[in-house]
Amino acid sequence: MVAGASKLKILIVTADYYEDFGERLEKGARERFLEAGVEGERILLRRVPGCWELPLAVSRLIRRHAPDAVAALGVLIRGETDHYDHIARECCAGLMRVSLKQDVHVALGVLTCGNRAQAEERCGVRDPERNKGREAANAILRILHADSD
Ligand code: RBF
Repeated sequence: MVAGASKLKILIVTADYYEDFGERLEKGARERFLEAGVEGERILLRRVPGCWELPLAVSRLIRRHAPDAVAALGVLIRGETDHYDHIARECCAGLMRVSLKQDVHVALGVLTCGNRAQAEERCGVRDPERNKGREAANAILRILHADSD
């Protein structure tokens, strides 16, 4: 439990293009916030189809819900085309722009992976502690002076 955590309002936005990985990241982040003492009903969960959709969705959801911080989660896996590079660049730059413009911390939990094995590794398939959703939550807890593990 963490002093002050119970009244935090947290938004978790997950790109579920890879549904299994998205679920793992979302779960890793949510569980970390619950462990810290954030009330379940103050953790809002939203999904978008892919990482490309994250910046605008996060921007609108910040305006609607005024969270203390946002965890933006998703998985990009390098494929045959150069889409990966375009999506990764715009997604990350877009999230930073939203964060600065709206003055809300947006933790970057967007994984850029060369293959599925890397995605499995970073989503905690083998070791639940190694989950980048959980790491994004830790970053937020530190930034908000709440805690980290
Ligand atoms: N979205 C992801 O979240 N991860 C991906 O690895 C991913 N790869 C894509 C590859 C291609 C060729 C295309 C066209 C889209 C991909 N998307 C991916 C979906 C993208 O983020 C977005 O949802 C769609 O382009 C619709 O706007």
